[in-house]
Amino acid sequence: MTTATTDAATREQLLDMQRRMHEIRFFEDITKDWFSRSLVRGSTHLGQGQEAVSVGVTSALREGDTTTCTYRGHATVLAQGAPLDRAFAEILGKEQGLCGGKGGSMHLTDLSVGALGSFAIVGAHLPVSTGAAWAAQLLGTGAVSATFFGDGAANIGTFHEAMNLAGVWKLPVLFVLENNLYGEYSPIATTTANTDLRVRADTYGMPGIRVDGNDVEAVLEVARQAVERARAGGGPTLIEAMTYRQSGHSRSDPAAYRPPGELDEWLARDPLLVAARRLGELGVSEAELDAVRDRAQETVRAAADRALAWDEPAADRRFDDVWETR
Ligand SMILES: Cc1ncc(C[n+]2csc(CCOP(=O)(O)OP(=O)(O)O)c2C)c(N)n1
Ligand SMILES: [Mg+2]
Repeated sequence: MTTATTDAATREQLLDMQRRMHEIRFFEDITKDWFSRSLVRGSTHLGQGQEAVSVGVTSALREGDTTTCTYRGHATVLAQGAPLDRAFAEILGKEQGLCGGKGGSMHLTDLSVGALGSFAIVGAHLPVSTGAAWAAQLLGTGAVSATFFGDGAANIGTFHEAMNLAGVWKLPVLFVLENNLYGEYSPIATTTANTDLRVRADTYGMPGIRVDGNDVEAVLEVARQAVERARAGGGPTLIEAMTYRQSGHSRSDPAAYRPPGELDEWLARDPLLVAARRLGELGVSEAELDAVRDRAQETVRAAADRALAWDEPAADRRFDDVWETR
């Protein structure tokens, strides 16, 4: 491959990742607006600023691979390919929602694209992806499972149990640790003795790689290597992606505990800006970049309008799929 061809391929892929990051950002802008107007059922946890982690990792996956994620999981489920309109409908509690409108923002799930679930119990999903990877190994499908979780979850028992089992059985899992420096309102150093979380991989016999989680290209490259290793039977990898949530923990948190200047430093390294700068270096003009952003905004706005027009769940189906005790 010549350098020119490589550059063209890189540019196309990066443009596509930029489009998807813009769509996710606009999706959450609208979710935030709906929440402030009391249109959202339940709570919502925005991941604005962390989009490059989900988009970079899922870009290394293929059909048949699976993901699991947290209550801050809009980006992962959308990056995995869930439709924007049905994800919006889920957040609005509409019948056409991904889970019939009964799961809401914290539980977006779309099995048809391999998005096995968003989990509100911290750490609960790491064993789910580990199980999916075990199934893939037993059935010989070659599929990989990527599980996305926070720095706080790395102090939960299931993190250690899942990492150990995956290490022993060489399961095809990517443990994607989104280190955004906070667990709820607590800075990482107040809850974690050694804040270099990557080193925990050593204990469980797998590579641990720290990557700039705001650089989508860097995330993609690390994820590609981990996926290749997993598919070849080499076992799991821990990817510690350093990133930052630009808003509070949930919509009721103004994030007043952050030191002055910290947010501004991270805003200057917003994943959309990092990718735009790189695209500029690859010869993409400002006008082309604006067009990508504007098209993404139109796509998301149209999806939101469809979701708003859809129905509430029918009265006689409201108790379907709901836990029942007699
Ligand atoms: C088992 C469990 N313990 C506590 C909580 C309350 N809780 C919700 S989010 C959260 C912080 C998790 O932080 P982190 O894993 O870093 O993820 P982030 O919110 O930063 O994405 C806690 C303690 C919970 N949902 N589940
Ligand atoms: Mg965190």
